[in-house]
Amino acid sequence: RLRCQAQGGARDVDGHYIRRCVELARTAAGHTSPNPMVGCVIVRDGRVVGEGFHPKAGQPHAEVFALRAAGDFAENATAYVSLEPCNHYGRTPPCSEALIKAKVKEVVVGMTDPNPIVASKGIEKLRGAGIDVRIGVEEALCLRLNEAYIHRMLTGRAFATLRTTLSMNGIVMDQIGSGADQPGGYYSQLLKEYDGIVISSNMAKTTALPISREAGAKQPLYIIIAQGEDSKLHIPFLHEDSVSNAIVLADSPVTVQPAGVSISVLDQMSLDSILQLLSERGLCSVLVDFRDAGGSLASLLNNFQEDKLVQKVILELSPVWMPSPGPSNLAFGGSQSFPLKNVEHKEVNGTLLLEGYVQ
Ligand code: AOF
Ligand code: ZN
Repeated sequence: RLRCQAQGGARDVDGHYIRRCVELARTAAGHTSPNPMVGCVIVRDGRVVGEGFHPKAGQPHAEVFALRAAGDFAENATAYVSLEPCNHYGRTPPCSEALIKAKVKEVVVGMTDPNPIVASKGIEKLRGAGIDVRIGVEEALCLRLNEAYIHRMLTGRAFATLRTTLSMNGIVMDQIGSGADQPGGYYSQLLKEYDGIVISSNMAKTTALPISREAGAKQPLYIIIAQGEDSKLHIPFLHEDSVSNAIVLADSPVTVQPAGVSISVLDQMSLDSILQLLSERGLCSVLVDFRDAGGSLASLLNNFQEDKLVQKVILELSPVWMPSPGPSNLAFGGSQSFPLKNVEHKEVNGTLLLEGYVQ
């Protein structure tokens, strides 16, 4: 009985520190792509002696910062990491070697790394050096943290979240609820955390491009979809910075005002080819911001469920009544009916938010 209690206790401690790793990792949300968010905590004799997170691709990994902070206290310590330590020479040297060199006694890992150049090799290396490794602590939380990174690694496509706002009478709205669009509001958070936002050319032309209102937030890459356009596209950018942070994906040649926006003419305009192209450009996650049912995004969304192209859906229900634009307003998104999974809801300043997973 005593042994059981001790094991239960050890598991609680492991869970506690992995949850702290996830919290640390999240501080870099929106900045790490194409790399994952990773946090690391080093504990010796029940005391935290070092913490770290991966701030940005190209910079040192979480373990390196935590080991630096721990110094000599890393010897005989337990290292907690939300993702398996890497074992390759990439932009930075392997974390497995750094942990071995620092003489840690144990390593507790949230989840293995789906990156084929790492995939369990980091764990094998640590075990080979006599380090005790426990795997899969708070695994669901760690999987959720890096759902976009994992999806891109496994499919070669960016993780896509479809977002839309409905009025109380079920009309797709071109605005987001004002309460949601504030610093600390859910929409500003989304823009901060997603690598890109996919919008129709119609929306780009008629409404100011959305920006994250969080202090110091990086803005997303704007991906503007132009289909069957006149050859000229004029976009009223709110921020000068946004011009260099926007790309137009068109099905026929266009010129864009103001100049400086990159334009790609796609042979085949489909959500699949767009998400592949964005993954190749290093984006892990995109928000498909659906605001006009008649616009260029509607046709892209046919069969998204059958083709497993949209992973998540966020619906904002705004407490307003809209004049009816006609019966076709909601006609997008294919022919299948399916329930969403792991549905959550919350209220933000009088606006109801529902989100769920497609697969
Ligand atoms: C870790 N800790 O904090 C991160 C890891 O180009 P590099 O050298 O930064 O390598 C990127 C890969 O390393 C990335 O795809 C993922 O497999 C792993 N990321 N690993 O041990 C970290 N960010
Ligand atoms: Zn590493």
